[in-house]
Amino acid sequence: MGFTERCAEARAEIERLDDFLVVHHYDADGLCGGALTVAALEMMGKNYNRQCYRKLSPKEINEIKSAHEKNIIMVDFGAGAVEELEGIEKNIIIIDHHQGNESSILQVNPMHFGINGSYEMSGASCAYFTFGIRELAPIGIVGAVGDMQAPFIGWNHKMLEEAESAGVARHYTDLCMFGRVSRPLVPFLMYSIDPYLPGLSGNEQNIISFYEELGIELKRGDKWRRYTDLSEDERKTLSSALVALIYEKGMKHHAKHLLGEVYELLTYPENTEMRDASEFSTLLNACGRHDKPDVGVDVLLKREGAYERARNLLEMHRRMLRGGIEYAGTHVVDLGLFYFVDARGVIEDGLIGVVAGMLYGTVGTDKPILAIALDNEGKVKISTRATKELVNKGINLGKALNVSCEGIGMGGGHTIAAGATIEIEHLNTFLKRFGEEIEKQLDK
Ligand SMILES: [Mn+2]
Repeated sequence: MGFTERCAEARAEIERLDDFLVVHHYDADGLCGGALTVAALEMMGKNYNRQCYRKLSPKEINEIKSAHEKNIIMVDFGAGAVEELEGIEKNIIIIDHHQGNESSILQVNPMHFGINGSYEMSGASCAYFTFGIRELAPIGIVGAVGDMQAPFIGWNHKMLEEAESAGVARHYTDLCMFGRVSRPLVPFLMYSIDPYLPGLSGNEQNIISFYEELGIELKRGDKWRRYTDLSEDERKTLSSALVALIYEKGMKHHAKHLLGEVYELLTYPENTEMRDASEFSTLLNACGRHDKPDVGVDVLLKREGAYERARNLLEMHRRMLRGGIEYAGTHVVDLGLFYFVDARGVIEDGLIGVVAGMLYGTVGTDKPILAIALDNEGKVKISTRATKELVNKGINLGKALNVSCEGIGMGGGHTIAAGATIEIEHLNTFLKRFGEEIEKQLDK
């Protein structure tokens, strides 16, 4: 049996049943997977309830167990918890793209069919293929973009092609910074944090002169222009000027964030974050991170009033992020082997990693960055970031954190980005060990 047959099997099972509880993950992909599933259930005329979780610990498993609905659909998680889920006496269908084993539970998972769930199919794209309803493809696209799977290959690309042939989405290569669709030209650059634009981000006067020099008018009549209102030539002028600026400031590793494949969702309103898959996923992440996942799902389902609420959450999110970056930029200290930011009590633990990564717009790229914050249990959350050049020189942050945490906490991750959590009283030991390990790695 292939993946497509498994999708058909799950669809037939769902068609046969009624009274569902849809349980899904809280990140952008999870929200999309959940929204797509309930939209499909509605089209099939099924009764359902929906529940979003951050994780699947025994507490959540118990809640699922005692739910009054007869049938459960798990989306964007569940693959890693099949043993626990097997103990539940209900029909369960798992739609997930994470690693895990086959079991007696009906599971639609690309990983079990030799399809890479990290690169070519997200939880939402998996839900899209499960139901096979083309009008819902835009939701799958947002989920896959939210899971960092753009530019699309393999099955994601197939989903995109189906969406394009149904006239619900289109794609092209363009400047892909946040706000290209939803913001007028000045705030578009003013609030750019990914990438941070030295001399422009946060500086209105500089931005106005920047556009003036490029000969780009900010207004047509009394209407403020957006990036998507610009002519082909103006777009090219602006994107090359931004690439040049980034190179000039020695931040060429940020240039890749400037241009990329963009996905326009034709079933959502123009000139809003919802029109662009990447902006939409940012909007959804803001909802999920600030404990309002239902608002995100409602936006995807076009429920009245949801978009306005999501916009407020996004503005708050970006204010916090900008505040965090400003704080980190002015409080970073050079500890010799790495840069250090102590943001305990100032920056939320959920944002500290993003802030640490963006600090490379401010400090040199010659050493790793380590930033700390407090989590809601009072523990120290550690985030580290490096550059490709540092990794080439031997830096492996995942290993460094793993070694430094031995006996005092949990840590690990990728070579270029990694995280850890430790108790406060071990902070000095940790920092000392981390410095030693970095020195060792650079020595080799
Ligand atoms: Mn996912």
